[in-house]
Amino acid sequence: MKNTLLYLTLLTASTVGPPLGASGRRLMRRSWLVLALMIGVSVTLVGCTGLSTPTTASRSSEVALAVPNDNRTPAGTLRSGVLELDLEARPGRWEGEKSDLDPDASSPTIVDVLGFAEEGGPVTIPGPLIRVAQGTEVRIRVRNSIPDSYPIGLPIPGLREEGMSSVADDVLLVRGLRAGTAPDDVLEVPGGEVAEVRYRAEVPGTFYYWATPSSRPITAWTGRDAQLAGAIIVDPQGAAPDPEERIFVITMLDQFPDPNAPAPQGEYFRRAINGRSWPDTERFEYAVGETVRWRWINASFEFHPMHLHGFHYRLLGRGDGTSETLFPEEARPLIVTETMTPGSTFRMEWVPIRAGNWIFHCHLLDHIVPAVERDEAEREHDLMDVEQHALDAMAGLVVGMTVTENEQAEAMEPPHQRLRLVALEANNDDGTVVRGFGLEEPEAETIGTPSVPGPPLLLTRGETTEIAVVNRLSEPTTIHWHGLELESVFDGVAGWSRTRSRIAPLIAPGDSFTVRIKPPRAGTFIYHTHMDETDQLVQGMIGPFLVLEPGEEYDPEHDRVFVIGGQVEGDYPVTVNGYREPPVMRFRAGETYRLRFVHITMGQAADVALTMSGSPVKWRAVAKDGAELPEVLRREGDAEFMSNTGQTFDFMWTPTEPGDATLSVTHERFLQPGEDVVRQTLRVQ
Ligand SMILES: [Cu+2]
Repeated sequence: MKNTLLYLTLLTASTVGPPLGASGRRLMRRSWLVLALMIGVSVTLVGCTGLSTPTTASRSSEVALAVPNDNRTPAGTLRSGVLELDLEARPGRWEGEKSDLDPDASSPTIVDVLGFAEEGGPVTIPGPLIRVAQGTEVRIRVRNSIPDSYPIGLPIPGLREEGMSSVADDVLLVRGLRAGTAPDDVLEVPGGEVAEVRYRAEVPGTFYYWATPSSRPITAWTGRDAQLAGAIIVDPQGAAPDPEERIFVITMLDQFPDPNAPAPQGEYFRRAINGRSWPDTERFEYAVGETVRWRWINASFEFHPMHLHGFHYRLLGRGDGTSETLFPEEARPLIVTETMTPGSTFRMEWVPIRAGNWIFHCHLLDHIVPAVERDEAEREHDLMDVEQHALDAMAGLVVGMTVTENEQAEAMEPPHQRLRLVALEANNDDGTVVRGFGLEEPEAETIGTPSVPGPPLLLTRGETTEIAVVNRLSEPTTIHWHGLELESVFDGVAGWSRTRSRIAPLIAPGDSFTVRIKPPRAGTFIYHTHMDETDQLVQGMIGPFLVLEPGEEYDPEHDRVFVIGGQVEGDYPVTVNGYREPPVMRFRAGETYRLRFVHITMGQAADVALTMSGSPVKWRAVAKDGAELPEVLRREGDAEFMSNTGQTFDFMWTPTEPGDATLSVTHERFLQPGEDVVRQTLRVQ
């Protein structure tokens, strides 16, 4: 665990060197202007008239609490086709992520942040929603009330750039306000002043604005200023906004602590959906069969693979904040996880067809567990109180949905197949624990060491399989059947998943829990622990779950599975099928193979490629997350893709000539080039 990264500290100027003097700040501002001119940024300063004086450096105690913004109420005043909006950037105090707290503390900790307010109102996280119909004239004035030299902290090392300052510059740079029309636009607002932007909202779509009083790019925007973001929605002309559709903005705050100073109490890494973190995120209630439409905006510097439990969702379109592409109906993939890159947006639609409790969450494990692990004594009670466990064991980027009962729950026929999946653990020579799985064969008396990844589970579409999960670990566990459409109580979120009065349990050591799954589609899925994932999952409690068509026999010769597991840094490095150095795998030229990739790591973006003589081979993408791709997306292409945790990818490959191909899985975003690479030779004969 990168615990050192999880603490935030209010970096004072004295801990990072002398504060920049006025001339230093001017210099920085000038270098920004030069840079802006160099890259052709259009700077729009309509009314930089110095309408106010800077606020005095206010102390936290005088600063009001920021309020979460559920993005349901557009800001500003609309009159005769003109939206007038006065925004103010200023300090606020953010109360959030209760699971980060000392569990004994009666009041939540609060962090000082910068945020946007509609003038006269409180700072909101995310910033006020700007929502207009296409063709509306928009006039936005932004007041910069950020105190001079406000400490915003340094980004985490690796994201840092030379000379980056830990305090706010005098000028606030606001990007994205002219949504869809001027992508590189930057509004500069000097301290204490007001600047205005005017434009006509001509392009419909999902956009956002974001601001920083420093020169950092969005990928290094991790400090106190990282809540300065808000959604902009431009509705197509003549189409009334869908009142049921919801808009979510993800924001994060993450700073590296000053290595020379202790972390102040309660100052932690945190992440939020519309200003709130699980278990305080908004809860949603839907009826069976209702169509649910969501828009997601990643106004943060991190990747977020966003995963839906129990159902597939349609990906309707993607954007980068300045433009959006909606897919034609025949090209909308059905998936369970969409990886949001920093600054990206997407739209989704899903239909809950089964009652129960479900979650939608980021699959990057650091983003869904409490930043501070509670000690065992603290945890014991919620292992007994399973509902409390659901509230305390997850934190951050999770929302919960309850789908209300339909009249008749589907009756389960007797199973076609019974499996016993046993969770096992063992100690490595170096003292680390390995946790994995074994399949207990009916005739076998005992079962040996854990297999990492676990054995492939083979099911048939439309047939019911009963899986008894037997826990032979020294601690509780629960299993999530990732991508599978099943009854809520079998979904594996202990204390949360439920069908009528039956709640998914934590399976105690020595105990077992039997699930029934009747998969409605054939494809590649995943099973993995849903308990203490930052330990159990990276230690090996992962496995491939393959659903075949009726009558189809599994053909291991032509159907190859590659499970990517582990973590980039730590005791359990990234592996393919459990190997750091996987053995040579053999293929025959002229034959066609299905290559199934299962990515279930701690959660780092990986580049996967299959190359021959240095260039990618050709293959054909056929499925994602266990669902067939729409015909128009089943294209032949270069054998390379970016993957992230909680996803599966199926490709068809027909090697044409003998030779060695190299499968590589690299994580270079976080490391030195080549530092964390798994390579496997696929030998074609
Ligand atoms: Cu995330």
